[in-house]
Amino acid sequence: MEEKDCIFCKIVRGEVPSKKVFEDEKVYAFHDINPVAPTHILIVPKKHILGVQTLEPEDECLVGHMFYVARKIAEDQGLAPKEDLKGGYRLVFNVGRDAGQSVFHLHLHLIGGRHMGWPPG
Ligand code: DGP
Repeated sequence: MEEKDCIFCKIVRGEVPSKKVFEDEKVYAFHDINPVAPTHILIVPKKHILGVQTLEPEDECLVGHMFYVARKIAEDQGLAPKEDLKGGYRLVFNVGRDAGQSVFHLHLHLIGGRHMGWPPG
C-alpha cells in the first residue's frame, strides 16, 4: 500500500474524517471506527510505516513515543490501573494478517473499559 492510497495517511492528512483524541508532530490518535471495547483508540505515526514487520532502527524512538502517548491518553481516559489492581487497558500491535492486521500502516491499539481475557482469540 502506497502512502497516497493509505487510509491512515489520509486520516492523518485530514482527507478522511476521524474523531481525533491527540496529535503532535510525530503521531495522531483517533477513535477506532469498529470499537471492540468501550474505549478503543488507535495511535499511528504520521510517517508511513507498513507495520512492526518493517520497522527500522531509526524508528525505535518513534515506537517508544507511541507507547508514551498511549499511556498519557489512557490516563486521560481514566483507564490507568488503580492501586487496588482494578482498571487497566491493553496495548496491541497486530503484525501480519494471521495476527489480525487489516490496515498496513503501523498502529497501536489502546483498548479498555471492560475486563479482557487471556489468551486473546
Ligand atoms: P488492525 O486490524 O490491527 O489492522 O486494525 C485496524 C483498525 O483500524 C480496525 O480496528 C478498524 C480501524 N479502521 C479501519 N479503517 C478505519 C477508518 O477509516 N477510520 C477509523 N477511525 N478506523 C478505521
